Amino acid sequence: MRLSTVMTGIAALGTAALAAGGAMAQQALEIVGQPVDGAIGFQPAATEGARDLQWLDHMILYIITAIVIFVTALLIYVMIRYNRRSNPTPARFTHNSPLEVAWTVIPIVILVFIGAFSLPILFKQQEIPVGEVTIKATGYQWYWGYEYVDEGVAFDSYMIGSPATGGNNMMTPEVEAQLTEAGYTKEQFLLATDTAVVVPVGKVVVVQVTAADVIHSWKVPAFGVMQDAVPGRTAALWFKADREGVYFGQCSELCGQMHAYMPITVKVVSEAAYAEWLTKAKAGDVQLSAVETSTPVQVAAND
Ligand SMILES: [Cu+2]
Repeated sequence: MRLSTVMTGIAALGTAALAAGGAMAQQALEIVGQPVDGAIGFQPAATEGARDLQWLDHMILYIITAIVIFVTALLIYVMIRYNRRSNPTPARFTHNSPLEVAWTVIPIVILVFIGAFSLPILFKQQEIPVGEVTIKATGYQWYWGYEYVDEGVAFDSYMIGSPATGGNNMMTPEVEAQLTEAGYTKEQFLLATDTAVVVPVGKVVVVQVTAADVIHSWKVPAFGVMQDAVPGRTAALWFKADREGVYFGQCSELCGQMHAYMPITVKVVSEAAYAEWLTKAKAGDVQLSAVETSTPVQVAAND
């Protein structure tokens, strides 16, 4: 039996328990973006854009590694072969045209090769499609404000444990209780927010990013998106999440004293759960309730 099947089964069992269990429900959603012991590399990609970026990074890493090995080997060879002892009378030539042509042309070829792959990925990122959900994200010192521009839904999003939620940016028993209440664990402190951006899975989401005071930056690594939020300007980013889950990001432009305490929480849920949430949000309740997040999810497969 494949691991994914087992995990789906576990998730389904969990769901049944959670339907009765209340606030813990969003634990049924995969959590992406919190620190993992011993982990190395990127967060698991949840969009095509993130997969493209990670692929490009790995591809360029091979090229860089080959160049570093080549240059290091050359240096070592020259140090041994042409030092004063083994080569007492140095050559006196100043030019070598074939060599100079080669070390100009080969790097050009390498750069054009990299560009042929990186530019299409850059264009795909920067050509913003028509959004099926459009959200305006405004950076404030120190929290994010969100507006679902076509839906008339707007709310602010503070880190759980920040002064705005009655904390002092430190882990205390009260903060832990608030985290538990909101369906998070202690490990998600500094990442979990009191309200989350809720979006449907598999839909094009366009985020219009701006700021009200200083420059901030809206970044969710698993989506491969990051956009500076500049006061007086609106820039856009887009993503289409292909897995349900709770995704964490952070403000990524140093914006003052509490820069480290304005994280981003995005919950990607089923279309039905999103519709249900939207109806409630329009009535003023923007919290994603237990029932809405309790749909079984496919947990990342190890195959
Ligand atoms: Cu900021």
